[in-house]
Amino acid sequence: MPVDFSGTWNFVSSDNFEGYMLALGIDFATRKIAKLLKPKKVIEQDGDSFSIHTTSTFRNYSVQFKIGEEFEEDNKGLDNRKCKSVVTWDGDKLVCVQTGEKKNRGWSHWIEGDELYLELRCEDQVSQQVFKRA
Ligand code: ECB
Repeated sequence: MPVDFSGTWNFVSSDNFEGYMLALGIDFATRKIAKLLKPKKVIEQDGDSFSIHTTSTFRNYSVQFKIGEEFEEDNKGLDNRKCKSVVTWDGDKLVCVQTGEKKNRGWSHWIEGDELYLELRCEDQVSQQVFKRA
């Protein structure tokens, strides 16, 4: 049985989100607002199908995918770039590779106890976010 990411996850902390946003070319004003946010994640996992909804007081972002199936991702409300994304399992980690204009772009999710981790990568920047099961 693979890990079950399903559930509601509340923001706990983040690390180097500023560096990640700078790598994505996010403007100053947006970065100032974005780094104060405490987003919530709602994840639905049904076999190999996932939906991840990230919500905040400023912007919301949703994505749906199946493991191993490449999809067109439109990062609307984030950096607004499009990319081709694919999510695979690396053991109990979910690993997304986002191929497009930005090198080395992607993210990983894993669970430790009742905490959900998210590592966001872009170019030479790595940001980590931690969430706790609601
Ligand atoms: C949606 C809440 C955050 C809104 C931040 C608004 C502006 C900042 C612009 C760009 C920063 C890039 C990403 C924001 C970080 C997190 C949002 C979701 C990141 C993501 O891809 O999550 C994955 C894995 O959970 C599913 O989409």
